[in-house]
Amino acid sequence: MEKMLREMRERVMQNIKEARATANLEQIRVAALGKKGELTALLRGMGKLPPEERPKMGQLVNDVRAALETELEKRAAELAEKEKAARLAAETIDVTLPGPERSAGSLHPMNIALRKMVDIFVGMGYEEVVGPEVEYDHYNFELLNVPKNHPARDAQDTFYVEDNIVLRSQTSPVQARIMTTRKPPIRIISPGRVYRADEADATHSPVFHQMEGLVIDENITMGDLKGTLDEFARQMYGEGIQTRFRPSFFPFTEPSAEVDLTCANCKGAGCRMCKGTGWIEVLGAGMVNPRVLEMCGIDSHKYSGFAFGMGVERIALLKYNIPNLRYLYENDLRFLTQYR
Ligand code: 2NM
Repeated sequence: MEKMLREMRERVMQNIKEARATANLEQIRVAALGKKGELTALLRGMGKLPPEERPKMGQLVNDVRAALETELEKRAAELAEKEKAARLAAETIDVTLPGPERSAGSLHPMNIALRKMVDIFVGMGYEEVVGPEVEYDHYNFELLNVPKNHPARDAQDTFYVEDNIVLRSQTSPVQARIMTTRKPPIRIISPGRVYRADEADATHSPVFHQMEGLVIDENITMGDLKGTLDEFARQMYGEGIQTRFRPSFFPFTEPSAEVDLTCANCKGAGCRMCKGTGWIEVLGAGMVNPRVLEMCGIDSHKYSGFAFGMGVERIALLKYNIPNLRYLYENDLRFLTQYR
């Protein structure tokens, strides 16, 4: 038995020395010193020894246990140190590596177009004004001469919040508010979000943006309107872009016109974009209806005015040759970052 003990001690000592990880060390400890381990088994064999040999053998078993435990602890400390060093080496941060790239932001193409539109009119002496998006029927329809039975007032076309409160369908209520509170001369633009109960498609969205303009003074004529929009077209789309007025009807202007711009794609020669006409419809405009002036408290015999309205999305699509509205709304950075 003594020989078996010594042999076991040497063998386990060797295993401990050769252990490569803390986990192996634990396996070795359980196999040698555990409750079902080798040493326990040897200890059980002591019962077969003559009684006088038992104390000496007991002492020897304890010595072996103590020696192995000491060796296990020593090796465990060594391995823990090694493993820590390896972990630290693996976790080392190279502070000389370049950091993550931070991309510079860019304006949304809509905002680029809108800023340009606002700049052009501010350059001509207009003031930018804003107003509520949730609006009284009174400002959105009544003061603009849109009668009670007009189709634009249908729930099919306009979002109603309450009986007499709507999500504004144009930004003209902002202008109606200004006309009721200021005296001419008035020279304003009102850009902003508007709402129509439209099905979304390539050219329609229930929420979109408009910029409307209004000028009221003595002796304002259709010629002033035409010259103003010609200058806008030139600054927005470039030299050689002109306007063409076609007779139309709006309740709030009389006379009214739909306004085409020279097709910027073919310079008026005719192409697919303008369906061969050389013109693209972009605006609505007209002379402010005298009834609107009077309802807003402006003397229509002393003053006259012109007004116009355009869709900001439409202007942006045309400026950047974008084929579908959804590109503006999807917020795909691969698309948006092309515009600066
Ligand atoms: C348009 C077309 C024509 C317009 C009229 C007014 C107001 F308030 F002065 F009566 N503001 N905007 C107007 C005129 C808007 O949008 C297509």
